[in-house]
Amino acid sequence: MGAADRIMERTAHIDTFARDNLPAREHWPELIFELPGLRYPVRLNCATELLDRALERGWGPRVALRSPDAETTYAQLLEQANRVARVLTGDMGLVPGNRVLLRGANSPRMAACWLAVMKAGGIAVATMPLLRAKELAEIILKAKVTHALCDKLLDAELKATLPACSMLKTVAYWHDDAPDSLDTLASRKPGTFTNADTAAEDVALIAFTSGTTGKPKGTVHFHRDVIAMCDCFPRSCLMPAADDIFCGTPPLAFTFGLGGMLCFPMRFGASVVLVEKPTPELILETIAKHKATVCFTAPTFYRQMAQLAKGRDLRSLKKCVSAGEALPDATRQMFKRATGIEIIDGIGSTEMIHIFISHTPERVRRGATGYALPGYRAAVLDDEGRPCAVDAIGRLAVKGPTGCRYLADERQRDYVQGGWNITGDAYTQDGDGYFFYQARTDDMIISAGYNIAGPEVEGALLAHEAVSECGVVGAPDEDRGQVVKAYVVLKAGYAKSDALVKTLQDHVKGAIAPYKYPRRIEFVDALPRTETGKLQRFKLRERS
Ligand code: 3UK
Repeated sequence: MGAADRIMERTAHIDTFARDNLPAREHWPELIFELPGLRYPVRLNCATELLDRALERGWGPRVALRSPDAETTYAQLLEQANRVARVLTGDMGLVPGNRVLLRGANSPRMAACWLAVMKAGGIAVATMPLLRAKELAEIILKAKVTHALCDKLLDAELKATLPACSMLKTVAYWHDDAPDSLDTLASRKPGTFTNADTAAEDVALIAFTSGTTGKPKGTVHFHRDVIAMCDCFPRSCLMPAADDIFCGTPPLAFTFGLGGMLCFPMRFGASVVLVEKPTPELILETIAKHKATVCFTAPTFYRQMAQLAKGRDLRSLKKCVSAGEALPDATRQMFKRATGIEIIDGIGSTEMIHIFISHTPERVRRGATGYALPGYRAAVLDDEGRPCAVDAIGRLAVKGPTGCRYLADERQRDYVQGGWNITGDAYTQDGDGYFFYQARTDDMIISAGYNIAGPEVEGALLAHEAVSECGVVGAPDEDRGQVVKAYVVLKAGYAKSDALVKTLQDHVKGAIAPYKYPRRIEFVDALPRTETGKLQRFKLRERS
């Protein structure tokens, strides 16, 4: 019996549904804990580490959470989370291992509820605020969700799922003063709680992929994974300090946001401004008003922020993290011109929980995502699983302290092969170990026998002054199989015309190999994007 099996034996979970539906051990990725900072005890509750320990370290009076109208200290956050944990285990009958749906925009309340679920030994199933009843029901049924904590403002879609979701028996609402609301129940509870004595490998959360095709996949992460994500990217690239003030856009339901908008600041005694409906404008205002020092968001937001930055007070801002999709070099340079800041790019995934390839601002290499973070190993593999030659395109493979475990899903075999996590991205690696993103493996455009990566063409277009945003896909074509088609949003002050089409095509031909130029260009008002800022290429393909 290996050490890992012994940990599993001593689970604190009474409801073992999540554990029972993990992939078989032989289908897990290889896990690596070589770094001294990544050796964790066998008993670990991530809320104890992030919150109760914060008070032991003397951070109680420090501000943990900020919102437009309030500040919450670590001491207050502990009390709030303890009260909600008491409601969960008392009034709502939660037993360790039960799944708790969380539904709300980023707010101090949502954060306290997430921490409360961890404390009670529940499993958090946080959901994107914009999900509709149909999508919520799929998640509830797949994760067999038994309890829900929900912002009253978002109750309609959740209520609509209830007839089809018989296992979801207990729902409590916040932003609500009814006698049985979460707010009322919590206000009557003492502010103390004894956290569930979870194993490091007890399931802490199930994060659903923002997948664009097929049924959503639930990725299972342990208490240890939450702490490991805090001890990898932040320690080696971001290097935050206790006086940092984080802000940004990703929802807590997206693991990019769970890290950047809650767990990372807490791990370092810093604070985070939680904004319910972030827009590029509002993030700029937030930075000025709260003197934020760190920003987390997606490339498209940085591009829009750069265009709006003039005349704003962004002097407090020190570090900016971009993830979710490739950061075009044109956007990196545009943001640097506007703010003086070298963005930290990083690729992460819901399966890996957070970022595994990134760089410090000093070690940036233009066009590259970065190098494998300490704690992780990454490689570019060919179709047979052998390492590719330097600069040759292949499939990105990664392993480290975290990795993919889908909840009861055949697709585990696609993501995990030979111990590696295969992210589905086409990459190259240079002789110095820097990784260069090409495209999603299934987004490569094949035109007249040439392999063309849409993002490279997008990068070239974005460097033209007229282009605000763009998306490039393969459009079906009788002669060539596919042709490169660009959807372009123009900056204010530019009008669409045939002449501009020609100008943009010539611009691309001058910037990259001419055969990659977009034979078709369509001007559009906006591009289809997910709630997390990802371009929905499949929607563009459907249109073409
Ligand atoms: C793409 C990137 C190039 C890539 C995520 C940071 O995006 C996150 O998780 P998802 O599961 O998507 C994963 C996929 O998104 N991608 C993300 N970042 C980059 N491509 N450069 C990047 N910097 O295709 C990857 O496979 O939604 C990101 C932290 C946590 C996350 N969950």
